[in-house]
Amino acid sequence: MERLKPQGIVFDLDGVLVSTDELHYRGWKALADREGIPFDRTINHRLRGVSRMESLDIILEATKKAYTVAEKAEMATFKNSVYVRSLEAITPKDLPPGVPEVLAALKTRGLPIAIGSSSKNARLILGRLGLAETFDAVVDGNEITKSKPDPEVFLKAALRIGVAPALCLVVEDAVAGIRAAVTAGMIPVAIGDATHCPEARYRLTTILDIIDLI
Ligand code: B16
Ligand code: MG
Repeated sequence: MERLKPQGIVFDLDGVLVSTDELHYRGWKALADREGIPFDRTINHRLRGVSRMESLDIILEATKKAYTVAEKAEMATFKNSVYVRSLEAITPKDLPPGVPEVLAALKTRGLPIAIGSSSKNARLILGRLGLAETFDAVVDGNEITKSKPDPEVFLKAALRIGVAPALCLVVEDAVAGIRAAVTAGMIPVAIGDATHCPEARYRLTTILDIIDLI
């Protein structure tokens, strides 16, 4: 792989550093079953990297029933409570293979690293994974007004670590995240699901492949 010599790296969280995507699915499934709304993994696929309320709107496309703002807020809260309860079981053992090694290698090289996540639970998850102090900056769903594919979260993260966007890698598992990185003028690196996205500049087979890019 071509060495890019980036000056910084912004990591997406869910789907890149931890597989909370399955837990999101179960939370939404619990809500959909409660409401009698059809929901499956194909629909769930469209929720990657998308904010909680936008995810709910996608799920509600499958029903003709109109919900009030208050009802929608209650549904989002219900899903989040199911999801947050499931996060209690997360431990550092849930880090995918290679993640501790990559983070240690980046630290050794002194490369600034940040989290750019749409999740309002990102700090809770980082704590459970034993990564609360690992990143130089954490920008999450509490700090942004627009969710991916808007570039806001990644531009804020690049600013926070003091690296020009063009010199920053963005590691993402969601197509919405790859598009956000492209719009931000950053270098989009795909892993997992996002490797099918034509806009990705690099495709990682495993997270360890990042070492070959720096
Ligand atoms: P929350 P990421 C995203 O995290 C998830 O991919 C997406 O499925 C979720 O809806 C979103 O966070 C909001 O999460 O309900 O916890 O605020 O991939 O951007 O790290
Ligand atoms: Mg993700």
